Amino acid sequence: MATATATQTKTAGTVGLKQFIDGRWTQGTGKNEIRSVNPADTRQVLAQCRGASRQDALRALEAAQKAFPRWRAVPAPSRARIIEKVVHLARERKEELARILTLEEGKIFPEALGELEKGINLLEWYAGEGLRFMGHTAPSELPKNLLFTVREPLGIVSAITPWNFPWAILCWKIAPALVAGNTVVLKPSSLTPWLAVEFVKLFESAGLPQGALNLVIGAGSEVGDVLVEDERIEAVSFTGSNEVGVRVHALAGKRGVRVTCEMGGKNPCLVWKDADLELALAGIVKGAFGSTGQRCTATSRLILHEEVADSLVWQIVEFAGSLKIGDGLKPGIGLGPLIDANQLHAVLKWIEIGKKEGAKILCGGKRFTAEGCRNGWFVEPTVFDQVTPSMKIAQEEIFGPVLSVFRVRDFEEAVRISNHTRFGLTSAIYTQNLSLALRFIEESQVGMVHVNSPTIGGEAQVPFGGVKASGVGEREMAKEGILFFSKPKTVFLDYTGKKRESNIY
Ligand code: UN1
Repeated sequence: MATATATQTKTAGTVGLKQFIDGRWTQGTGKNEIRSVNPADTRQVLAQCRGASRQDALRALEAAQKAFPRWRAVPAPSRARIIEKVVHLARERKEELARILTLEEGKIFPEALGELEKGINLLEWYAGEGLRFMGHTAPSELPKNLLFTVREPLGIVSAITPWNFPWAILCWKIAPALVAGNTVVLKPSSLTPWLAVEFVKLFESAGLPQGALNLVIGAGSEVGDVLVEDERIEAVSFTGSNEVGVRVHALAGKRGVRVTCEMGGKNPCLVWKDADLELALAGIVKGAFGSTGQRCTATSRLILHEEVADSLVWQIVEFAGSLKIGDGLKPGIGLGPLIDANQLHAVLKWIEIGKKEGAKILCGGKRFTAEGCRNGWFVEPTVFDQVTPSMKIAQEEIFGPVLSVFRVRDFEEAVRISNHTRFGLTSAIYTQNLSLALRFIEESQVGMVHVNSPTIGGEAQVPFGGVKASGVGEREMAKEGILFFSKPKTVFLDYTGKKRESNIY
């Protein structure tokens, strides 16, 4: 088990953070101090602030409410132009922001840069959506009667975001909410508040009016509950764990407001015997160990055709052994730390459970404490073989670099195993056989399916999200993001100028 690491020290370099309410940076009035700590070296307190209280959350809501009439009156293309400015500002500061991301979250710098790029793509997409914030026209049954729809914002919305994509997820929730004319209260994870502050500053610099975007940083459920339960909130967009998501969904559902919850995954990758094995290997290790396995789209179950299983498994193990573990800002590092002690304990606990269940551990399985890594939350990349579908490690989301291997003989069995989980976020198949790929696309019970590419990732212009326990509510990104944050109004415009003889109504 992990032991306590060295004492954390605030230094002159520790950045002081504040809440952003009604266009002003203010001190929180909560009881707790929030600390952003470098997970690669927990002696470093990167940033800190006083947490937000319930009262602060209520003030943020009031600010959003006050700002709403003015913001919705701004034409959608002009709203979007502010996002366009954010795109430019973020591009200029991309490296610096990616560095903060690595320091605060731990993912290696090239991955942080990738996340920055993806977030900027999303901002860019939604800046364009401002010009397409449109309804449609329809032919009427009646002459001289115009039927059309316009889209309107919902009002005040809240966004509750996790630590593992502390930039991209903010982009894909906040940009569509604002472009559609809503005002927003954002609550980022208290583990990654620094990047959230930088994110909000970009909108401030781009000229977003006072109160349109508010930021409350708080740990625990005090602030989050207000952002789900307050009757002024018209929609809640949440990404995070299953337990919290189910609660958010139930609370918001009770009030009958819109809610989207993007939650866990237990994503399978199937490799058929005819696959390009080099390609498959690259996709598996990226999917399983990329972002230290801390992504809902991570590959956590590998279903191999038995003819290729042995050689592929040993190549994966070899790759895992060659991965350099350490501080993600250092060149050559391939695996960063887990986010915190809780996450480390949880991952190590799952590994113990796997061993007890009788899965065979091929590599990893322990905390990594080599020189230079003693003060961080590092874990070895871990591969379990001889996993059976009903084992807990085959069913529950681990959120760490832990891969479970299954061996199969026929395609039906492979599909059955891949669907044998309560989750349904993403899946992948490696094959050269077009009909097998198409059958997998059809039968895989997920929201996103990949052919000859890893289970991870997404692009701004296509919807992102899952089925079963992986998600409820509207999908995110793409057009769907705008649809979630807006509603249609249907207009019947009769220009006959006289009484009709029709009984159609
Ligand atoms: C990705 O795989 O690039 O929390 C995105 C998560 C997801 C985002 C994953 N919401 O891991």
